Amino acid sequence: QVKIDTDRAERTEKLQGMGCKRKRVEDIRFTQGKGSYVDDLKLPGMLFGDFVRSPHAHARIVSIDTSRAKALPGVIAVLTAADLKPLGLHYMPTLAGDVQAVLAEEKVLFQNQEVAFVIAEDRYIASDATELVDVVYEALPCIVDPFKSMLPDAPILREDIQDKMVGAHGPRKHPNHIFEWQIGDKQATDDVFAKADVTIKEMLVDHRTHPSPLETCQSVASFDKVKGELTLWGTFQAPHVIRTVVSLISGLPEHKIHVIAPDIGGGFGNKVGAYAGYVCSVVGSIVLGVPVKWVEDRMENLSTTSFARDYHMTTELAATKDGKILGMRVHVLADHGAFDACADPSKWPAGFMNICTGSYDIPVAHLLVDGVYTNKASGGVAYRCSFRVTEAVFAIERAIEVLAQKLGMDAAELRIKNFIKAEQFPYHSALGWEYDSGDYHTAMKKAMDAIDYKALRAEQAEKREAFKRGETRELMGIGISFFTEIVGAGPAKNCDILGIAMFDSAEIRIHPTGSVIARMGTKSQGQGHETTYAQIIATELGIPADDIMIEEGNTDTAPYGLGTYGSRSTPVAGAATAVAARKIKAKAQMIAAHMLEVHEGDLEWDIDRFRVKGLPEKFKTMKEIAWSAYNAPPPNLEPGLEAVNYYEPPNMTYPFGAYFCVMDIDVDTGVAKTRRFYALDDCGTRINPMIIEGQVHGGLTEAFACAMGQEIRYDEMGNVMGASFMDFFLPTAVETPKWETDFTVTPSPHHPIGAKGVGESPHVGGVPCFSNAVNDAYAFLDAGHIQMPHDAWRLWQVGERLGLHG
Ligand code: PCD
Repeated sequence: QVKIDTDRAERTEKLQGMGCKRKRVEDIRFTQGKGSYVDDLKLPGMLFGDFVRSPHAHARIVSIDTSRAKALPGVIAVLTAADLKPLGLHYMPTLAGDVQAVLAEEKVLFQNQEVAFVIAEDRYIASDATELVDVVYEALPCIVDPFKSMLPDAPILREDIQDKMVGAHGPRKHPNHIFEWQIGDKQATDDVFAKADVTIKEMLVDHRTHPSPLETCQSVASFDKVKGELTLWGTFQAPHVIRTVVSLISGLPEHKIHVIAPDIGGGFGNKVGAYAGYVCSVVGSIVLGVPVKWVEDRMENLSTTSFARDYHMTTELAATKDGKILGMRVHVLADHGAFDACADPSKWPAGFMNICTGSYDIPVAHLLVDGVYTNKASGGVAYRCSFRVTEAVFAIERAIEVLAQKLGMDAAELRIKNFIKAEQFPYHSALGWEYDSGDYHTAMKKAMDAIDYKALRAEQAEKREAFKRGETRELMGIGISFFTEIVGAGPAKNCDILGIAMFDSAEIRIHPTGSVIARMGTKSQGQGHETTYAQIIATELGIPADDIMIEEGNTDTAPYGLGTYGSRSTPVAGAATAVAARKIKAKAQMIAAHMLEVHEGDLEWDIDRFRVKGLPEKFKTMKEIAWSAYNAPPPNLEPGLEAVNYYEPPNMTYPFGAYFCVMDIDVDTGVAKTRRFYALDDCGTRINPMIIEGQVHGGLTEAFACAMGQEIRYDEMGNVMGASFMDFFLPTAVETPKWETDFTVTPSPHHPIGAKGVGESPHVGGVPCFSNAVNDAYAFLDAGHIQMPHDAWRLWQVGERLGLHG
């Protein structure tokens, strides 16, 4: 028996399957500079494109003169809206049902908007030539404050649609209004508020920021005039969707478009949308018949291709005196910039903002979102969150702290009192979701024990007394956040993009010698998919992960998929992978039965083989079965061993977590130091614990950034501030706190391997945790809600406002 057990343990270990801390196979090339990115592409005859951009936030274009630019040696062409218009390409459709200017025609609507595209022999010439394009603008009054967007006398921004009073999501109340979206029971919620013992109301601003992958957005388009085929390489988180969009807007048949996303240097939501640069490189290549490359610089990236957040959330809670939450009411003013180019599933103009009741059993709720246009860049991407979940969690997790303070109750205790209980799952939330599984009380208890919450509060009480006595100038804050994410978009009934249901796919092919290639509809940008999908297959099929190659990002070879964002790869494509593997396994069983001359039902699976029940020495390994599948398949069974699965998830998955932050703030300088940050995550079954830890570190670092300083701000003229790393806070190892990670495991009941997503969780939970820590530090001084970002300058101002500086 001992021998058999060690043998089984050895065989299991050899697979490096699920649950094992397998080293990331892609890092072998990444750490040696052998990754292959879009900008590494050098094609014969390739030209380079660069944009002429508007210095104004809002202006009429009086004239564009390209003659000086065209005269510069090395310049091949200069495209303007006038060139694109006859092709119907001066506007492109957005994922949110709006249109967006590819090159500005009569007006520019935000600073750095694309006005002309210069194509030249090299990047430097193209860049020089952009300065020779003479554009005459007539400046117009601009709107940077979304609260002024719908004033009666506000300047009309979108003249192209000013008469269109019904938008993609219903009636528009004003020419600068995009949509109104509501969900929940308004009457019942209002009734609860009218009668409640205690209510709170706070304007919570989740400020505008931007994902900042190290690699910016870029593309290379190569049109073959003879074959009529277009190959488009690009930094695409969703290559198949890009292929469909290119086909729809160019009129090229989809099978003649080859979209390839090579290695990608980070995405974080920035690379989901379709951008003017992609369109212009494609048009340039079609017109000129040679490849055209477009590569964004850092300023262009931060100021044009997408933005995140910019939600102004009036958040209200109603509760009993002893802290039972009775209702929630939220109004969001959503600043979507100049065009509604939000990357959300079609039916969700405000993403999954209606997850805002969070981890709590709140009987009634009502959410209303108004989207408005302003003179800012468009986008509205899910920056490390599943479609506005960071905003939603920020709203509830700040609001609950405000309520705790008003009730004079401990914030952890208030949460525990209102948690959805383990036995309530599947739980139907007041705003329409069905949470698949959770055990919040257990997670919270583990977290509180781990950080010794009681001792921290005692220490804080002492420090506060000492501060009042003037013995210290340091404030101590304890931040808590208990979040519920919603990832894995999504069931067809809820989620589609351009009418395509949000399934995902996997195709697995086993070669005669037992090695494997598997292709997915998703696309890693650094997450480690080449490592982890192989681990799923290894466990399911008993083939060592090292013998399995994962390929993504080539629309010619991969099955159609909706891509990687919203932490959907594990919940959707991960499920497809397991299901495809199980199809293969079923066929393998038939082959094994034939080989062993027994009935299929007499076989049982054992790690990497089928063995005869009761006769463990009679078996066929998966490797032997693979050979047989090609060499001597059973009669009437087709040869080969492969399968494809398109997985339509029955529900989303709901990962959750308990985060705690301990922060010390110097009131005189406003400098905040994170003393401890503890993050407990529950993402169901864990495929690769080491990768999960890395994901949590990354997500927390981006949460730290957003909460503590990262921001895209505009001045009154619509000048974008913070469009370079001089002004935009991107934490390095120097500023980043040390992270402590932990976990519980509550599998998803509907996912074939019980896994939920995890990539975004730390961001979603992290932002409110930091903000709560800061707010908690000042809470005993009656500071009121302190808005993010909490950089030293702003915290110093809080000290000024409170008269703490003497
Ligand atoms: N996992 C495991 N287990 C579990 C889960 C998960 O292991 N349970 C792992 C996987 O496999 C992978 C990762 O982890 O690898 C992740 O996953 P997920 O969660 O599923 O996710 P995905 O889909 O894959 O991804 C996505 C995400 C996102 S969304 C984001 S932002 C970010 C994250 O991811 N990004 C990034 N992370 C990251 N990392 C890196 N490195 N980079 C990047 O870019 Mo959005 O919506 O887009 O915003």
